[in-house]
Amino acid sequence: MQQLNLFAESTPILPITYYPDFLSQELANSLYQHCLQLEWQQNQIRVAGKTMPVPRLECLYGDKGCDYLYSNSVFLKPLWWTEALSSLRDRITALSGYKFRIVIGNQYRTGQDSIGWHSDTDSSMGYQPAIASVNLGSCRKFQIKPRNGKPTDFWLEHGSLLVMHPGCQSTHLHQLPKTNKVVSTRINLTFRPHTGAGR
Ligand SMILES: O=C(O)CCC(=O)C(=O)O
Repeated sequence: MQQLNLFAESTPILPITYYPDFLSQELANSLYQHCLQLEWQQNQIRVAGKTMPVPRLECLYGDKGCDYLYSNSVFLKPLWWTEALSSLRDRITALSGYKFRIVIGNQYRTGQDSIGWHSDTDSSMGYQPAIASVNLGSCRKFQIKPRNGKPTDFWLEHGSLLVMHPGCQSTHLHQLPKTNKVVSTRINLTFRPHTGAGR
């Protein structure tokens, strides 16, 4: 499997590994169709005292008791793993050695759906979490940067996997910016650890 380790001399040092062909096209296509049927929600977020719709659809699957709260305003309760999601989780664990207890789905319906600069530092994930992100559907630009540095752009392809290693969330920010190009649906699945109640 092709692997891009971003510790190479020619690239900025980034605490991530990108696997462009993690899934075969056939498996990526069937997983994309499966994910379209997941229980997507339009959540509301509070920013600077205002409540507004999150600019994408979201869902949470995972172990019992692993509730997830982010930005102090969006609360997600996990549905139990589907067969396809748990086997994807196990495949990523076999490749990376990291263990995961939840997966958050983001569905970007158009180029206007996005996620702004942030790091995933919610305390429910524990100290220095490893986060693995699977990309399905439309190819979109993903950016990552050191907290006070310049962004590096990646085009995350259908069937690819991006692993953010422990420490990445403390030192770097990432985002999926809006685009005015006409793009079709993209689904992103982020597999994460969780310190919550047991299985
Ligand atoms: O859609 C993506 O690639 C990024 C998702 C993300 O940053 C997140 O879920 O925290």
